[in-house]
Amino acid sequence: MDAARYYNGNRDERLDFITNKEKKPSSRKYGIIIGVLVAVLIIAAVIGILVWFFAFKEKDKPSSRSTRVFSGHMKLAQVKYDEKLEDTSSQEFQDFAEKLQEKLKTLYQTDPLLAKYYTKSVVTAFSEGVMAYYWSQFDIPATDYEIVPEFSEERILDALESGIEQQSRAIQLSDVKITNITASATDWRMARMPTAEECFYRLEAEDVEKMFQSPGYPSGNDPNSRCQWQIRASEENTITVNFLDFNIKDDCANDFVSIFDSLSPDYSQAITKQCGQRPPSNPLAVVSSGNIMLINLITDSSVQKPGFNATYKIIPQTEAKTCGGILSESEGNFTSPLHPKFYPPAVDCTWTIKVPDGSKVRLKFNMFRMKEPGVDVNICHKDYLEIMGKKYCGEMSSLSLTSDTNILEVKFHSDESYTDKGFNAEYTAYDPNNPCPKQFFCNTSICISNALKCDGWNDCGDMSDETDCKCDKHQFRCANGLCKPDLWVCDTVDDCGDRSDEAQCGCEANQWRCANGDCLPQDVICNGKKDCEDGSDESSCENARGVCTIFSFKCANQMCVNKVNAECDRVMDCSDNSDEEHCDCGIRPYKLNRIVGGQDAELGEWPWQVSLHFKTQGHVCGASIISNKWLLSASHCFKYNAEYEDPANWITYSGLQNQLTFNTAQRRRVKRIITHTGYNDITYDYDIALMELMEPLEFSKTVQPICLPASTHIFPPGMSCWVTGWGTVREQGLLAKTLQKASVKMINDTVCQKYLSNSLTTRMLCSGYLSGGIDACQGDSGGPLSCFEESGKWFQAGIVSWGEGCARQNKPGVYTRVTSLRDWIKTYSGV
Ligand SMILES: *[C@@H]1O[C@H](CO)[C@@H](O)[C@H](O)[C@H]1NC(C)=O
Ligand SMILES: *[C@@H]1O[C@H](CO)[C@@H](O)[C@H](O)[C@H]1NC(C)=O
Ligand SMILES: *[C@@H]1O[C@H](CO)[C@@H](O)[C@H](O)[C@H]1NC(C)=O
Ligand SMILES: *[C@@H]1O[C@H](CO)[C@@H](O)[C@H](O)[C@H]1NC(C)=O
Ligand SMILES: *[C@@H]1O[C@H](CO)[C@@H](O)[C@H](O)[C@H]1NC(C)=O
Ligand SMILES: [Ca+2]
Repeated sequence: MDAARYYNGNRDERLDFITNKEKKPSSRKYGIIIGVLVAVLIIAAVIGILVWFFAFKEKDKPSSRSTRVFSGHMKLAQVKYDEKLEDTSSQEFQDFAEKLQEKLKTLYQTDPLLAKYYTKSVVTAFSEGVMAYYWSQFDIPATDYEIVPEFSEERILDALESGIEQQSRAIQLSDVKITNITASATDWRMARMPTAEECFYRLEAEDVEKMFQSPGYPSGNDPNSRCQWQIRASEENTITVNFLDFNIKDDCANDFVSIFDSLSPDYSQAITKQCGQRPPSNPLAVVSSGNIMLINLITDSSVQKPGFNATYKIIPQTEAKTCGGILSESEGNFTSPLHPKFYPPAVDCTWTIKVPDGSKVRLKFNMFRMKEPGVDVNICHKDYLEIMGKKYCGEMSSLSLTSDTNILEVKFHSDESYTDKGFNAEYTAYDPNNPCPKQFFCNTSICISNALKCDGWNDCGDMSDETDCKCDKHQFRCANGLCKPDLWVCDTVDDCGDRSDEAQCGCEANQWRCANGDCLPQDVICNGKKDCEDGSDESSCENARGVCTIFSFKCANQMCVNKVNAECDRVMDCSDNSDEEHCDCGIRPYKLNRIVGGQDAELGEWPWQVSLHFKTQGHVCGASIISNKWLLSASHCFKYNAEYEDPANWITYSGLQNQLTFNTAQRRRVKRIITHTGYNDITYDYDIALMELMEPLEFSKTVQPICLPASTHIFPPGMSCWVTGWGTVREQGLLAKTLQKASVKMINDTVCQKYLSNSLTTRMLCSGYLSGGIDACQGDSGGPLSCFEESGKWFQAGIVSWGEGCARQNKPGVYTRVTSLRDWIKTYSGV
C-alpha cells in the first residue's frame, strides 16, 4: 500500500503505528482502526482561529498536534467512467483511488510547507461525469503551532492548481488528467475511509419514497457517532430528503447534521447544517441539485436525543429546477422552487408579473428566508431575490413593494452552497389612482385600516401612518409631533424617538432614581448603606454583604444576595445554591423558527399554557403549569357561583394548541381549587387561584412548567412580555381555535395608576399591546403573562385579571402581580 510511504521522515511513533497496520490493506479492520485512531489522535476544528487557539493552548504537551482536513472533488479527463467505481470494495475502485491519492500527494509537493505536514489523502467515492471525491489531512505538531493559520483553503487550492498545471506540461497521453478541483476546510469528524462500515450507509433514491433513520431512533443514538449516508439516484434526477422527525441536541458545535450537494463533506457545496429539535410546523426538507447527496450525523454530547426519521426519493431535475414564468392574472401567488422545502442549490429563475395597462403591481411576501452563513444582507453576494434592481436576502418578517409600471420582474438566484426555505409571495394589481379603496395608503405601499392611522403604532413600517396627526386625550404629544399612547410615558423606552416621552420622569441626569421614584445623588449606589427608603440603591451590588433590602434575594440559609433577579439565572449566587434549585422550568423544548409571526401560536411555543373547560361549556379560562401537580389561575374564574368552585366541574387540557384537536393534549381532572381569601370581586384584588390536579402531568415537548419569579424579581417598565390565550372575554364573536399570542410591554405603575383613577393595588400590574392592529382578544382570564429573561428562562410575571375590553390599543390590561403573591403560592402548593 502506497499510503505507507506518506509517513516517512519526521513522523512520530503513533503515526508509524498506522503505517504498519496499513501495510495489510483491504480488511474491514483497516477502516475501523483508522477511524478509532483518527478519533484519538486528531483534535481539530474547522475554523483556523480555533485550531490556532487550541494549538496555542496545548503547545506545552509535546505529543499533541493540530489536524486540518480539506475535502472536495475533482473532475477527471481521459478516463472512461466505469460503474464498478461506485463499489468501494471492487479492485477497480481500489486501484484507481490509490492512483489518485498518489497524484494528490505529488500535487502538494509544489508547496514545501504543505508537503512538510502532509499526512495523507483519501479518495472516498466516484460519480458519473468522472468525478472523484477526496479529503486530505495535514498534521501540525504542537511545537509548530504558529504556522497553523497558514493552512487556508486558498493555499491548498493554489498548491493543487499549480501542481495540476505543472503536471499537464509533462503529461503523457495515457495519464489521468485532473481538471477542475475544489477544496474546502472541513470537520475532521466527517472525513471517513471509503471502506468504513460502521454507521455508513449507501442509499439509492427512486420514484417511490423510502425511509431511513439515524441509528437507535427513537430511543437515541450513541454518543460519539460519526454516521454518513451517501445517497445516489439515476441521472437527470435530484434527491429530496424529508425529515419527519428531527431531534438532535441543541448544540451545533458538538452535535449536528450536515448535508452536502456532493459526496464529499465539502462546505463549498453544503446544503445546510442543523441541530436542535424541529417542531412539526417547521419541518426540514432538502433537495440536491444533482443526483448525489451526502448526509453526516455527528454526536459528541453524552446526553442523546432521539435522532431523525426521514424519507428520501427522487424529483426529476426538470421539475426541481424549473421555476419562473409569466404571471398575467390580476392576482396570484408564487414561491421559491419546491417551497416550503429548501430550494435546491444552483437554480436561477425569473417571474414576470404583467397586469393590465394603467395598473401597478403590489407584491407582498408572507414568508421570506434566504439566509446563509457569512452573508451581508446589504450585499447578498450568494442567494438572492432581485426586484427592481435591489437584491434581497436574509430573513425578513415583512416585505411589501410596489412596481413603477404594470410589469414587475422578480429574479431568483441560488448558488452552489447553502439553501433555505425561500419565499412565498402574493401579488395583486391595483389602480394607482385609488391604491387602497376605503383604507389608508402607506408610503411603504401597503394598505392599512383607517383606524390604525394616528394610533401611536407604526403600522406602515415607515411611520407614514403616524405623521400629521392630532393627538387624542389618551395620547402624549411628542416633541417631534408624533402621538403616542400616554401609557408609554416614563417606561424607559424611547417611543417618541426623541426621548421626549422619557424626559419628565423624575430625576436629573446626575441623580439616582430609587425604585419608589425618590431622587438621590448618584453616589448613594452601592455604598453599603440603605439610602432609598426601599433599599433599591443597594439592590444590585454584589459586594453589599449583610445588607438585606426588600430587593435582596433571600437564600434558604437566610443570606441575602444583592443582585437583580438572581434566581434561576444559571449563576450560583447563594452559598447553599438555593437560588438555582427548582429551576427545571421556563424552557421550550422545540427549537422554534424565530420568524414565526402573526398571532397564531406554534405548537410547543407556550408549553405552560392550560385551557380550563367548565362542564359542557368548553373553554372558559386559562391557567399555567407551575409543577406537575399544580396550575396557577385567577380567583375570578371560580367565584362566579358555587358550581364554579366545585373541582368536579372542571377539566384541564395541557399541551393544547387548537380547541378542536384534543388528541395530543393531556387531560386532567381537578382535585382541589384554592382561591385567595382576600379576593374582592369588585376591585379584583388578590385575583389568584391554585388548582391541584388528580393525576400529575407528564412533561413533554408541549407540556412544561413556567418559572415562578422570586418575590424580589423585577420586571421593569418597558420590558416586552407575551400574553396568550384563546380569548374568553372576547367582546363579541367566537373563541379563537388556535392559541393566540400577543406581545405586550410593562407599563409604569404610576402612569397606569393615574390612567385607571387609582384602582390599581400592589397586587396588580399593567401591560399594554405592543403592536397596533390587533383586533383579536389574546388574553384569557387566568392565563399567564410570560416574560423571557436573558438568562434563558421564561418567568410568569402576571395572571390575566381584568382590563377594559379586549385589545383596544390604548387600554392597558391588568394582571395579578405574581411576585407580590409568591409566598401565598408557596404556602398553599409548596411550589
Ligand atoms: C471547470 O472550470 C471552468 C472554469 O471555472 C468552467 O468553465 C468549466 O465549466 C468547468 N468544467 C466542468 C466540467 O465543471
Ligand atoms: C418514521 O415515521 C413514519 C411516519 O410517521 C412511521 O410510520 C415510522 O414508523 C417511523 N419510523 C420509526 C423507526 O419510528
Ligand atoms: C395566495 O395565498 C394566500 C395566503 O397563503 C391566500 O389567502 C390567497 O387566496 C392566495 N391567492 C391566490 C390567488 O391563490
Ligand atoms: C414617501 O417616500 C418617499 C421616498 O420613498 C419620500 O420621498 C416621501 O417624502 C415619503 N412621504 C412621506 C409622507 O413620508
Ligand atoms: C414612573 O413614572 C413616574 C412619573 O410619572 C416616574 O417618576 C417614575 O420614576 C417612573 N417609574 C419607573 C420605575 O421608571
Ligand atoms: Ca416610553
